[in-house]
Amino acid sequence: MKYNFDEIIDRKNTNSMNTDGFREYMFKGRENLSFPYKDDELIRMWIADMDFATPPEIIEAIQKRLDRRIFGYSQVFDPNYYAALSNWTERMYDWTFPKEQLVTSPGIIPALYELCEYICKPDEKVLILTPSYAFFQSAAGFNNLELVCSKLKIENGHYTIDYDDLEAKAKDPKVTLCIFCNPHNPTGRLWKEEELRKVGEICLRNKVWIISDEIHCDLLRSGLSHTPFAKLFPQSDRIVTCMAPSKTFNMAGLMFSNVIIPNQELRELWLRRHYSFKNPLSIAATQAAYEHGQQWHQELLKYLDGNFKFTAEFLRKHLPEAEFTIPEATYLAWINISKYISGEEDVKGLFASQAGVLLEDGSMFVDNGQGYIRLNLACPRAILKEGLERIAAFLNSYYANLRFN
Ligand code: LCS
Repeated sequence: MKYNFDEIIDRKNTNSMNTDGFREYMFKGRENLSFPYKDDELIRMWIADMDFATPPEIIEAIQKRLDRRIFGYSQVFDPNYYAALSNWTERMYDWTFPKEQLVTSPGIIPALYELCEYICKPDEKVLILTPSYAFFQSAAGFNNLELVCSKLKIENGHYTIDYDDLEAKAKDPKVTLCIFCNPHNPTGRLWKEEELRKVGEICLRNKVWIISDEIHCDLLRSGLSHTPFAKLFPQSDRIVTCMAPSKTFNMAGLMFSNVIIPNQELRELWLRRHYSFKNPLSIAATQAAYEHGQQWHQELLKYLDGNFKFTAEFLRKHLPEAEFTIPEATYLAWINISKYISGEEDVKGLFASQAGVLLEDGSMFVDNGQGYIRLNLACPRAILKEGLERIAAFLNSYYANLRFN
Protein backbone atom coordinates (compact mmCIF):
# COMPACT_ATOMS: atom_id res chain seq x y z
CA MET A 1 0.00 0.00 0.00
CA LYS A 2 1.30 3.42 -0.96
CA TYR A 3 -1.15 5.26 1.28
CA ASN A 4 -1.63 4.87 5.02
CA PHE A 5 -5.26 4.45 6.02
CA ASP A 6 -4.30 3.39 9.56
CA GLU A 7 -3.12 6.89 10.45
CA ILE A 8 -5.20 8.54 13.16
CA ILE A 9 -5.55 12.22 12.37
CA ASP A 10 -6.70 14.81 14.90
CA ARG A 11 -9.66 16.68 13.40
CA LYS A 12 -10.56 18.64 16.54
CA ASN A 13 -10.78 22.42 16.21
CA THR A 14 -10.82 22.33 12.42
CA ASN A 15 -14.46 23.47 12.25
CA SER A 16 -15.30 19.92 11.28
CA MET A 17 -18.96 18.97 11.64
CA ASN A 18 -17.83 15.49 12.61
CA THR A 19 -15.78 16.52 15.66
CA ASP A 20 -16.86 20.06 16.48
CA GLY A 21 -20.47 20.19 15.31
CA PHE A 22 -22.02 16.93 16.45
CA ARG A 23 -23.77 18.37 19.49
CA GLU A 24 -25.59 20.99 17.51
CA TYR A 25 -26.55 18.57 14.72
CA MET A 26 -27.39 15.44 16.68
CA PHE A 27 -28.56 16.87 19.98
CA LYS A 28 -30.13 20.18 19.05
CA GLY A 29 -31.61 21.86 22.10
CA ARG A 30 -29.72 19.46 24.38
CA GLU A 31 -26.22 20.81 23.78
CA ASN A 32 -25.44 20.53 27.49
CA LEU A 33 -26.04 16.80 27.49
CA SER A 34 -23.15 15.22 29.33
CA PHE A 35 -21.51 11.95 28.41
CA PRO A 36 -19.21 9.74 30.49
CA TYR A 37 -16.56 10.36 27.80
CA LYS A 38 -14.84 13.60 26.91
CA ASP A 39 -15.78 14.83 23.43
CA ASP A 40 -12.49 13.71 21.94
CA GLU A 41 -12.83 10.26 23.50
CA LEU A 42 -16.10 9.58 21.68
CA ILE A 43 -15.87 7.20 18.75
CA ARG A 44 -17.44 9.02 15.81
CA MET A 45 -19.29 6.82 13.33
CA TRP A 46 -22.08 9.18 12.35
CA ILE A 47 -21.81 11.80 9.58
CA ALA A 48 -20.75 10.47 6.17
CA ASP A 49 -17.25 11.79 5.81
CA MET A 50 -14.05 9.82 6.33
CA ASP A 51 -11.31 9.93 8.95
CA PHE A 52 -8.71 9.37 6.19
CA ALA A 53 -6.55 12.15 4.77
CA THR A 54 -7.60 13.49 1.39
CA PRO A 55 -5.14 12.08 -1.22
CA PRO A 56 -1.80 13.91 -1.30
CA GLU A 57 -2.21 14.46 -5.07
CA ILE A 58 -5.24 16.63 -4.32
CA ILE A 59 -3.53 18.54 -1.54
CA GLU A 60 -0.60 19.24 -3.87
CA ALA A 61 -2.97 20.62 -6.52
CA ILE A 62 -4.50 22.95 -3.91
CA GLN A 63 -1.00 24.02 -2.88
CA LYS A 64 -0.09 24.74 -6.49
CA ARG A 65 -3.17 26.88 -6.88
CA LEU A 66 -2.36 28.65 -3.60
CA ASP A 67 1.01 29.55 -5.07
CA ARG A 68 -0.78 31.61 -7.73
CA ARG A 69 -1.76 33.87 -4.80
CA ILE A 70 -4.87 35.55 -6.20
CA PHE A 71 -8.33 34.10 -5.52
CA GLY A 72 -10.67 36.31 -7.54
CA TYR A 73 -14.04 35.35 -8.99
CA SER A 74 -13.73 31.95 -10.60
CA GLN A 75 -15.68 29.49 -12.69
CA VAL A 76 -14.67 26.36 -14.58
CA PHE A 77 -13.22 27.69 -17.84
CA ASP A 78 -10.41 25.18 -18.38
CA PRO A 79 -11.62 22.42 -20.79
CA ASN A 80 -9.30 20.02 -18.94
CA TYR A 81 -11.85 19.91 -16.14
CA TYR A 82 -14.48 18.29 -18.36
CA ALA A 83 -11.80 16.03 -19.87
CA ALA A 84 -10.75 14.85 -16.40
CA LEU A 85 -14.30 14.14 -15.29
CA SER A 86 -15.42 12.45 -18.49
CA ASN A 87 -12.28 10.29 -18.55
CA TRP A 88 -13.16 9.22 -15.02
CA THR A 89 -16.78 8.39 -15.89
CA GLU A 90 -15.66 6.59 -19.07
CA ARG A 91 -13.09 4.50 -17.19
CA MET A 92 -15.26 3.80 -14.17
CA TYR A 93 -18.74 3.39 -15.66
CA ASP A 94 -18.15 3.15 -19.40
CA TRP A 95 -20.29 6.28 -19.79
CA THR A 96 -19.82 9.89 -20.78
CA PHE A 97 -22.04 12.86 -21.52
CA PRO A 98 -21.73 15.95 -23.74
CA LYS A 99 -19.76 18.80 -22.22
CA GLU A 100 -22.59 21.30 -22.51
CA GLN A 101 -24.77 19.18 -20.19
CA LEU A 102 -22.40 19.67 -17.26
CA VAL A 103 -23.04 22.33 -14.62
CA THR A 104 -21.50 22.46 -11.17
CA SER A 105 -22.88 23.15 -7.73
CA PRO A 106 -21.42 23.75 -4.28
CA GLY A 107 -22.94 20.43 -3.26
CA ILE A 108 -25.55 17.85 -4.13
CA ILE A 109 -27.85 19.02 -1.33
CA PRO A 110 -28.05 22.59 -2.68
CA ALA A 111 -28.50 21.13 -6.19
CA LEU A 112 -31.46 19.04 -4.95
CA TYR A 113 -33.06 22.09 -3.36
CA GLU A 114 -32.71 24.02 -6.62
CA LEU A 115 -33.76 21.20 -8.93
CA CYS A 116 -36.94 20.56 -6.95
CA GLU A 117 -37.85 24.19 -7.42
CA TYR A 118 -37.00 24.26 -11.13
CA ILE A 119 -38.65 20.95 -12.03
CA CYS A 120 -41.81 20.99 -9.93
CA LYS A 121 -44.78 23.33 -9.85
CA PRO A 122 -45.94 24.39 -6.35
CA ASP A 123 -48.70 21.78 -5.95
CA GLU A 124 -46.69 18.84 -7.22
CA LYS A 125 -45.18 15.92 -5.32
CA VAL A 126 -41.78 14.27 -4.97
CA LEU A 127 -41.38 10.50 -4.84
CA ILE A 128 -38.59 8.78 -2.87
CA LEU A 129 -37.72 5.25 -1.79
CA THR A 130 -37.44 4.68 1.94
CA PRO A 131 -35.53 4.43 4.19
CA SER A 132 -34.11 7.61 2.69
CA TYR A 133 -31.35 10.10 3.27
CA ALA A 134 -33.16 12.89 5.15
CA PHE A 135 -32.14 15.73 2.84
CA PHE A 136 -34.32 14.30 0.05
CA GLN A 137 -37.26 15.09 2.30
CA SER A 138 -35.82 18.50 3.19
CA ALA A 139 -35.36 19.43 -0.48
CA ALA A 140 -39.03 18.69 -1.17
CA GLY A 141 -40.20 20.28 2.07
CA PHE A 142 -38.20 23.45 1.57
CA ASN A 143 -40.07 23.92 -1.72
CA ASN A 144 -43.43 23.09 -0.07
CA LEU A 145 -43.72 19.96 -2.20
CA GLU A 146 -45.53 16.98 -0.77
CA LEU A 147 -43.37 13.91 -0.24
CA VAL A 148 -44.55 10.49 -1.39
CA CYS A 149 -42.67 7.47 -0.02
CA SER A 150 -42.38 4.00 -1.47
CA LYS A 151 -40.95 1.58 1.08
CA LEU A 152 -38.15 -0.73 0.02
CA LYS A 153 -38.84 -4.36 0.83
CA ILE A 154 -36.36 -6.43 2.78
CA GLU A 155 -35.84 -10.15 2.62
CA ASN A 156 -32.89 -11.97 4.20
CA GLY A 157 -31.03 -8.70 4.60
CA HIS A 158 -31.50 -7.79 0.93
CA TYR A 159 -33.45 -4.67 -0.02
CA THR A 160 -35.55 -4.63 -3.18
CA ILE A 161 -37.93 -2.19 -4.82
CA ASP A 162 -41.68 -2.67 -4.62
CA TYR A 163 -42.41 -1.90 -8.27
CA ASP A 164 -46.20 -2.20 -7.93
CA ASP A 165 -46.19 0.34 -5.14
CA LEU A 166 -43.79 2.59 -7.02
CA GLU A 167 -45.95 2.46 -10.16
CA ALA A 168 -49.13 3.17 -8.19
CA LYS A 169 -47.48 6.24 -6.69
CA ALA A 170 -45.85 7.40 -9.92
CA LYS A 171 -49.29 7.27 -11.58
CA ASP A 172 -50.52 10.16 -9.43
CA PRO A 173 -50.38 13.02 -11.97
CA LYS A 174 -49.17 15.32 -9.20
CA VAL A 175 -46.04 13.19 -8.73
CA THR A 176 -43.61 14.77 -11.19
CA LEU A 177 -40.18 14.03 -9.71
CA CYS A 178 -38.44 11.01 -8.22
CA ILE A 179 -35.23 11.59 -6.26
CA PHE A 180 -33.44 8.29 -6.55
CA CYS A 181 -30.33 7.34 -4.60
CA ASN A 182 -27.98 5.29 -6.80
CA PRO A 183 -26.28 3.54 -4.99
CA HIS A 184 -28.57 3.77 -2.01
CA ASN A 185 -27.88 5.47 1.31
CA PRO A 186 -28.45 4.08 3.94
CA THR A 187 -28.95 0.48 2.78
CA GLY A 188 -25.86 0.32 0.54
CA ARG A 189 -27.73 -1.28 -2.39
CA LEU A 190 -25.90 -1.04 -5.68
CA TRP A 191 -28.84 -1.20 -8.06
CA LYS A 192 -28.59 -3.67 -10.92
CA GLU A 193 -29.23 -2.56 -14.49
CA GLU A 194 -32.46 -4.49 -14.53
CA GLU A 195 -33.69 -2.70 -11.39
CA LEU A 196 -32.75 0.71 -12.76
CA ARG A 197 -34.48 -0.08 -16.05
CA LYS A 198 -37.70 -0.99 -14.27
CA VAL A 199 -37.66 2.18 -12.14
CA GLY A 200 -36.78 4.29 -15.19
CA GLU A 201 -39.57 2.80 -17.26
CA ILE A 202 -42.11 3.36 -14.48
CA CYS A 203 -41.06 6.98 -13.99
CA LEU A 204 -40.68 7.92 -17.63
CA ARG A 205 -43.95 6.39 -18.80
CA ASN A 206 -45.70 8.32 -16.01
CA LYS A 207 -43.90 11.57 -16.96
CA VAL A 208 -41.93 11.65 -13.72
CA TRP A 209 -38.51 13.31 -13.85
CA ILE A 210 -35.63 11.47 -12.18
CA ILE A 211 -32.81 12.98 -10.21
CA SER A 212 -30.27 10.22 -9.80
CA ASP A 213 -28.12 11.11 -6.81
CA GLU A 214 -24.92 9.16 -7.49
CA ILE A 215 -22.72 10.70 -4.81
CA HIS A 216 -21.80 7.23 -3.44
CA CYS A 217 -21.09 5.68 -6.85
CA ASP A 218 -17.32 5.30 -6.41
CA LEU A 219 -17.58 3.67 -3.01
CA LEU A 220 -18.20 0.06 -3.98
CA ARG A 221 -16.75 -3.18 -2.71
CA SER A 222 -13.74 -4.05 -4.86
CA GLY A 223 -14.60 -5.63 -8.18
CA LEU A 224 -18.15 -4.25 -8.43
CA SER A 225 -19.18 -1.57 -10.88
CA HIS A 226 -21.71 1.20 -10.90
CA THR A 227 -24.31 1.90 -13.56
CA PRO A 228 -25.24 5.55 -14.04
CA PHE A 229 -29.04 5.75 -14.38
CA ALA A 230 -28.81 8.02 -17.42
CA LYS A 231 -26.58 5.50 -19.22
CA LEU A 232 -29.58 3.17 -19.58
CA PHE A 233 -31.88 5.82 -21.06
CA PRO A 234 -29.79 7.76 -23.59
CA GLN A 235 -32.94 8.76 -25.47
CA SER A 236 -34.46 10.51 -22.44
CA ASP A 237 -33.59 14.03 -21.31
CA ARG A 238 -35.52 13.73 -18.06
CA ILE A 239 -32.80 12.13 -15.96
CA VAL A 240 -30.52 14.50 -14.06
CA THR A 241 -27.31 12.95 -12.72
CA CYS A 242 -25.56 14.23 -9.60
CA MET A 243 -21.97 13.11 -9.00
CA ALA A 244 -19.23 14.49 -6.78
CA PRO A 245 -15.67 13.93 -5.62
CA SER A 246 -16.73 14.78 -2.06
CA LYS A 247 -17.48 11.32 -0.66
CA THR A 248 -14.93 9.46 -2.81
CA PHE A 249 -11.93 11.61 -1.90
CA ASN A 250 -13.09 13.00 1.46
CA MET A 251 -13.41 16.60 0.38
CA ALA A 252 -17.04 17.47 1.20
CA GLY A 253 -15.89 20.70 2.82
CA LEU A 254 -14.52 21.92 -0.50
CA MET A 255 -18.11 22.16 -1.72
CA PHE A 256 -17.92 21.16 -5.35
CA SER A 257 -20.10 18.73 -7.27
CA ASN A 258 -21.20 17.91 -10.80
CA VAL A 259 -24.76 18.04 -12.10
CA ILE A 260 -25.46 16.67 -15.57
CA ILE A 261 -28.64 18.11 -17.04
CA PRO A 262 -29.51 16.83 -20.52
CA ASN A 263 -32.74 18.83 -20.84
CA GLN A 264 -31.93 22.17 -22.43
CA GLU A 265 -34.81 24.12 -20.91
CA LEU A 266 -34.01 22.93 -17.38
CA ARG A 267 -30.31 23.60 -17.90
CA GLU A 268 -30.96 27.12 -19.12
CA LEU A 269 -33.15 27.78 -16.11
CA TRP A 270 -30.36 26.45 -13.87
CA LEU A 271 -27.78 28.65 -15.59
CA ARG A 272 -30.00 31.73 -15.22
CA ARG A 273 -30.81 31.16 -11.56
CA HIS A 274 -27.80 29.39 -10.08
CA TYR A 275 -25.07 31.47 -8.43
CA SER A 276 -22.28 30.53 -10.77
CA PHE A 277 -18.99 31.44 -9.10
CA LYS A 278 -16.83 28.70 -7.67
CA ASN A 279 -14.00 28.36 -5.19
CA PRO A 280 -10.80 28.17 -7.28
CA LEU A 281 -9.15 25.84 -4.75
CA SER A 282 -12.06 23.43 -5.11
CA ILE A 283 -11.87 23.45 -8.89
CA ALA A 284 -8.14 22.61 -8.75
CA ALA A 285 -8.75 19.93 -6.13
CA THR A 286 -11.58 18.27 -8.04
CA GLN A 287 -9.72 18.19 -11.32
CA ALA A 288 -6.71 16.64 -9.58
CA ALA A 289 -8.96 14.05 -7.93
CA TYR A 290 -10.23 12.82 -11.28
CA GLU A 291 -6.82 13.05 -12.94
CA HIS A 292 -4.59 11.59 -10.24
CA GLY A 293 -6.82 9.95 -7.62
CA GLN A 294 -7.16 6.50 -9.10
CA GLN A 295 -4.51 4.60 -7.16
CA TRP A 296 -5.54 6.15 -3.85
CA HIS A 297 -9.14 5.27 -4.65
CA GLN A 298 -8.26 1.63 -5.38
CA GLU A 299 -6.39 1.35 -2.08
CA LEU A 300 -9.25 3.03 -0.23
CA LEU A 301 -11.66 0.39 -1.56
CA LYS A 302 -9.35 -2.39 -0.36
CA TYR A 303 -9.12 -0.85 3.09
CA LEU A 304 -12.90 -0.48 3.25
CA ASP A 305 -13.34 -4.11 2.15
CA GLY A 306 -11.17 -5.02 5.14
CA ASN A 307 -13.24 -2.85 7.50
CA PHE A 308 -16.47 -4.45 6.31
CA LYS A 309 -15.04 -7.95 6.70
CA PHE A 310 -13.79 -7.07 10.18
CA THR A 311 -17.21 -5.69 11.12
CA ALA A 312 -19.14 -8.70 9.79
CA GLU A 313 -16.87 -11.11 11.71
CA PHE A 314 -17.03 -9.02 14.86
CA LEU A 315 -20.83 -8.88 14.79
CA ARG A 316 -21.12 -12.60 14.13
CA LYS A 317 -18.96 -13.30 17.17
CA HIS A 318 -20.05 -10.65 19.64
CA LEU A 319 -23.54 -9.60 18.59
CA PRO A 320 -24.95 -12.70 16.91
CA GLU A 321 -28.51 -11.39 16.96
CA ALA A 322 -27.59 -8.31 14.91
CA GLU A 323 -28.64 -8.65 11.28
CA PHE A 324 -26.01 -7.37 8.91
CA THR A 325 -25.06 -8.03 5.31
CA ILE A 326 -21.95 -6.40 3.89
CA PRO A 327 -23.36 -3.79 1.48
CA GLU A 328 -22.29 -3.60 -2.15
CA ALA A 329 -21.81 0.15 -1.89
CA THR A 330 -21.10 3.07 0.47
CA TYR A 331 -18.83 2.97 3.51
CA LEU A 332 -21.88 2.71 5.73
CA ALA A 333 -23.01 -0.36 7.66
CA TRP A 334 -26.79 -0.56 8.10
CA ILE A 335 -27.41 -2.96 10.95
CA ASN A 336 -30.66 -4.29 12.37
CA ILE A 337 -30.30 -4.36 16.15
CA SER A 338 -33.98 -4.73 16.97
CA LYS A 339 -33.35 -8.05 18.75
CA TYR A 340 -31.21 -6.17 21.29
CA ILE A 341 -33.04 -2.92 21.68
CA SER A 342 -36.50 -1.81 20.68
CA GLY A 343 -39.01 0.82 21.58
CA GLU A 344 -36.33 3.29 22.65
CA GLU A 345 -37.05 6.82 21.51
CA ASP A 346 -33.57 8.23 21.55
CA VAL A 347 -31.31 5.47 20.27
CA LYS A 348 -28.49 7.78 19.16
CA GLY A 349 -28.58 9.52 22.57
CA LEU A 350 -28.38 6.17 24.29
CA PHE A 351 -25.34 5.07 22.27
CA ALA A 352 -23.63 8.43 22.82
CA SER A 353 -24.25 8.47 26.54
CA GLN A 354 -23.96 4.76 27.37
CA ALA A 355 -21.42 3.51 24.85
CA GLY A 356 -19.51 6.66 23.95
CA VAL A 357 -20.22 6.10 20.26
CA LEU A 358 -21.74 8.66 17.93
CA LEU A 359 -23.87 6.90 15.34
CA GLU A 360 -27.04 7.49 13.39
CA ASP A 361 -30.14 5.45 14.11
CA GLY A 362 -33.05 4.63 11.83
CA SER A 363 -35.05 7.63 13.04
CA MET A 364 -32.57 9.98 11.40
CA PHE A 365 -33.67 8.67 7.98
CA VAL A 366 -37.02 9.13 6.34
CA ASP A 367 -39.39 6.25 7.15
CA ASN A 368 -38.81 2.49 7.21
CA GLY A 369 -35.63 2.55 9.29
CA GLN A 370 -36.89 1.41 12.70
CA GLY A 371 -34.62 -0.99 14.51
CA TYR A 372 -31.52 -0.04 12.55
CA ILE A 373 -28.33 1.80 13.28
CA ARG A 374 -25.93 3.14 10.65
CA LEU A 375 -22.22 3.01 11.29
CA ASN A 376 -19.69 4.90 9.22
CA LEU A 377 -16.81 2.47 8.71
CA ALA A 378 -14.48 4.90 6.91
CA CYS A 379 -12.03 5.15 9.79
CA PRO A 380 -8.74 3.53 10.80
CA ARG A 381 -9.18 -0.10 11.82
CA ALA A 382 -8.11 0.59 15.42
CA ILE A 383 -10.91 3.13 15.82
CA LEU A 384 -13.40 0.78 14.21
CA LYS A 385 -12.41 -1.99 16.62
CA GLU A 386 -12.85 0.26 19.64
CA GLY A 387 -16.22 1.50 18.34
CA LEU A 388 -17.52 -2.01 17.75
CA GLU A 389 -16.28 -3.19 21.16
CA ARG A 390 -18.13 -0.36 22.87
CA ILE A 391 -21.30 -1.05 20.88
CA ALA A 392 -21.19 -4.76 21.71
CA ALA A 393 -20.53 -4.16 25.41
CA PHE A 394 -23.42 -1.72 25.59
CA LEU A 395 -25.93 -3.82 23.63
CA ASN A 396 -25.07 -7.03 25.43
CA SER A 397 -25.51 -5.44 28.84
CA TYR A 398 -28.68 -3.65 27.75
CA TYR A 399 -30.09 -6.96 26.50
CA ALA A 400 -29.05 -8.80 29.68
CA ASN A 401 -30.75 -6.16 31.83
CA LEU A 402 -33.93 -6.38 29.76
CA ARG A 403 -34.07 -10.14 30.20
CA PHE A 404 -33.19 -9.97 33.89
CA ASN A 405 -35.92 -7.42 34.60
N1 LCS B 1 -26.74 12.88 -1.31
C1 LCS B 1 -26.59 11.74 -0.59
C2 LCS B 1 -27.29 10.49 -1.01
C3 LCS B 1 -25.76 11.75 0.52
O1 LCS B 1 -25.60 10.63 1.23
C4 LCS B 1 -25.09 12.94 0.89
C5 LCS B 1 -24.23 13.01 2.12
C6 LCS B 1 -25.28 14.09 0.12
C7 LCS B 1 -26.12 14.02 -0.98
C8 LCS B 1 -24.60 15.37 0.45
O2 LCS B 1 -24.10 15.96 -0.67
P1 LCS B 1 -23.24 17.31 -0.61
O3 LCS B 1 -24.24 18.42 -0.47
O4 LCS B 1 -22.30 17.22 0.52
O5 LCS B 1 -22.58 17.35 -1.94
N2 LCS B 1 -24.57 12.09 3.09
C9 LCS B 1 -24.41 12.19 4.35
C10 LCS B 1 -24.89 11.25 5.29
O6 LCS B 1 -25.55 10.25 5.03
N3 LCS B 1 -24.53 11.62 6.51
O7 LCS B 1 -23.76 12.73 6.48
C11 LCS B 1 -23.71 13.23 5.12
